[in-house]
Amino acid sequence: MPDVIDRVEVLVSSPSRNYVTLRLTTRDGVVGLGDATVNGRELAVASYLRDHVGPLLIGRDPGRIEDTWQYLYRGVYWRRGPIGMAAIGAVDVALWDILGKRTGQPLYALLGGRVRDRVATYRHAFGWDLPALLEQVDAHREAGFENIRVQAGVPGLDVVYGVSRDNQVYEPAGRVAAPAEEIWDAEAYLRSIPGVIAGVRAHVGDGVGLLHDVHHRLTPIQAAGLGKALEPVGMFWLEDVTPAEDPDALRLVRQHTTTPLAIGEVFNTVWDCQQLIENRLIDYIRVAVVHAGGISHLRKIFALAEVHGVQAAPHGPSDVSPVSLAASIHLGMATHNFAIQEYMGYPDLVHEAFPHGWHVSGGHLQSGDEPGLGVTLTEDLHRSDDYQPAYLPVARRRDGTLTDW
Ligand code: KDG
Ligand code: MG
Repeated sequence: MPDVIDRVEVLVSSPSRNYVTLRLTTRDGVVGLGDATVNGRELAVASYLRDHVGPLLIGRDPGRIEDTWQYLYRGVYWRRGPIGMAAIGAVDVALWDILGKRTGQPLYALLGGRVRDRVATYRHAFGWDLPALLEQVDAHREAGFENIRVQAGVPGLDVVYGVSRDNQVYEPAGRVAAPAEEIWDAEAYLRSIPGVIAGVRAHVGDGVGLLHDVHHRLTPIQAAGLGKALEPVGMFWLEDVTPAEDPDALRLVRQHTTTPLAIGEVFNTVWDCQQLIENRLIDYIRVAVVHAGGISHLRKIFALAEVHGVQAAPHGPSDVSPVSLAASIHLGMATHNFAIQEYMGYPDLVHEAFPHGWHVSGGHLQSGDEPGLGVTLTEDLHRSDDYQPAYLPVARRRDGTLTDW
């Protein structure tokens, strides 16, 4: 008798930060894990999975991965969006994990086998001012990392995305009853950031990949100016320069600068990035396994990107759990146009909560060779009582107008 999905569990937990994890168990006892975390909206996706998707999975053949994807996508009149696509993504990743365990193969082997020995990565460095930033840049370089995202404070602002003032851990989601409100001043930022990044380049010399995340905050012409100003620095990429829902904004930026552009961490399907990829308006597509429909859908996005000379570079902050990161690293091992995987790192308790075979080695990521994803759960670190609502901040301009955070 073919094996069937027998048990669906949705674990909302908080091993120091919130995660939503899907665990599927088959009648033969094979377990698959998926990540469904949507930072700041965890309970919405948990309910979508528990109340609407879970009951439909019971009794299904876990080997019919593509059919299940299509059933959950096309079988719902109300398609797309981060909640539905994170739920589909979690199911998809859990089914791939089950397939790996049933066949005794690491996921990368099922995805076509290794095309490289290791997956390139980048780490985050931040500092309120240049000396503080350089300390973190140096620490990452000493640890062997060759690509570094650099974020800095802005004179006149109290809080800036990607930077903690005391140079300790940066985590944007606060465990607060309502989002914190930050002031954003694009002009002040544009006056200071090119000099800071040029200062980093002068310090590190050539040969280190420098990345910077604008976090969707500029107008197209401001973004074009920043790209131009950074050309002498030779950036690895400039990320999310304008709000992601407007592909034509990137066309304008592209007309003015040769600085490589990356975008896509908030995209949920191939249709969100089709125009950007087909028109070659970006260099790197940043979709995450968790938010864009899982491994099956990311493969299609990356295949479209390959045809158009765009490279894959998935999102990997701490709100993408070690389960999704595992899936992404396996994709990186098996996907030809996979350029780099973001690795922000996790608090120690997160590593303990999700013991994983993937690891950092010599400044790169390795998937490990365990069957499936190679991730397990430490049961007592996934207690629902630990969950506390958390919100990402919102941003306002100096005159009080709400703007993109
Ligand atoms: O939850 C929001 C984070 O995922 C986002 O702010 C991180 O932009 C980000 C990045 O590039 O890691
Ligand atoms: Mg980003």
